[in-house]
Amino acid sequence: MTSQPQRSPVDKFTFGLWTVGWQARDPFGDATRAPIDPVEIVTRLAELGAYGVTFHDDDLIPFGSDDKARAGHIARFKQALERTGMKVPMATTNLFTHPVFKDGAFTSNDREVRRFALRKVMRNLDLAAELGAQTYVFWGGREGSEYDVAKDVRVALDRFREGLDTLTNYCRERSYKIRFALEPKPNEPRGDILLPTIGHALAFIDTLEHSEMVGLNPEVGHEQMAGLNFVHGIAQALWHGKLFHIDLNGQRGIKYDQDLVFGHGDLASAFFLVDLLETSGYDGPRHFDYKPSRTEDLAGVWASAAANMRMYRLLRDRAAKFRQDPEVQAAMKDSKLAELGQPTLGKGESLADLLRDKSAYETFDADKVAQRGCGFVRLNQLAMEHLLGAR
Ligand code: DIG
Ligand code: MN
Ligand code: MN
Repeated sequence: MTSQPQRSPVDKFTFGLWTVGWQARDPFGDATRAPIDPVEIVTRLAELGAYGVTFHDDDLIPFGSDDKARAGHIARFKQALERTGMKVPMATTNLFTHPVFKDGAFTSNDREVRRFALRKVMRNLDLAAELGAQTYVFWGGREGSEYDVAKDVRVALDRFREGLDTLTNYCRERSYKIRFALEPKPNEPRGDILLPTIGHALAFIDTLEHSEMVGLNPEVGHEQMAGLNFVHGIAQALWHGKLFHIDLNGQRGIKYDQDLVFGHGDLASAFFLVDLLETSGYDGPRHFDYKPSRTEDLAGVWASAAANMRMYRLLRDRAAKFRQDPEVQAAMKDSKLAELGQPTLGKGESLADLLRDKSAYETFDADKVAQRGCGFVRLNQLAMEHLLGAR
């Protein structure tokens, strides 16, 4: 066994086995690439400087493998992790590929499917705990419907909650140090997916038996598919203390889920996202859940993996320079960014005090104050110039 190479990746960049391993089969075309052995993926990503890998059960252990074959796949994977020093911070379950999940997993109308899904997750939670994963993602890609008549969402949410409560209790009984992260997506592959956005998921999490164990794994392109601002969504997830993990990629507007390289979609949004992640204290993995475009050969696959990490590092460096720029700091002051952090009521100010303050209403000159310019365009121009490397 070769000794563990001296690797100390400075960044917690992680990739799903399913990302670089995507054979580029899409609804309109066959695979353009051969499968890649998970051991090769671990090895190549380690060489590229990644910190770790993540996986669905079926990415590592083909669906239907017997116990002997399963043990063999796991043993090879563990050896590759040991040899490369790669970590496994997150795992998840494939509850969407096999036809049995065609009407969902936790919310399938078919109770037998729901019970099978719970057992499939439990089995992979055991493996996730064994591999030291801290986060377990639930992307309910098949939880949803094409026809409103086919799914009473109120009842489906009962089953979704029952499933997650069952699984948080499963982890608690075994003292697994694992937190759950729900991954919202508005549609695709279902016509409409349950818990479609960060907002829906946050409200749902609050109803769970052990809501403290459950947070979010938002994906850039998924919120943007719904026409929402991903930076706002992440800010609210952070505000709730629920950003447990994140899926970074690129999306170019409201269309099918493109899973582009991070930053290859809305670049300005990616710049402000990195600025937020780096200044918010989020210390979780920077996980790339993307697909090497179907046009790429194997060399292109590895180049695309490297591109994700390079894009993040470039954006991080430019966002840091943006914040260090004295002209930007002055512009932020002019735009009163710090004043937003000042409570609207004074310390200990009562309602009676506010009602007595004539400057807040009786003598307030709304027309005069309305004349004040906010200076946001100048501030954004400075940000764009830093993004473009022009400052
Ligand atoms: C798709 O965005 C989903 C699945 O790939 C997986 O379940 C999850 C993990 O990040 N993302
Ligand atoms: Mn996606
Ligand atoms: Mn994802």
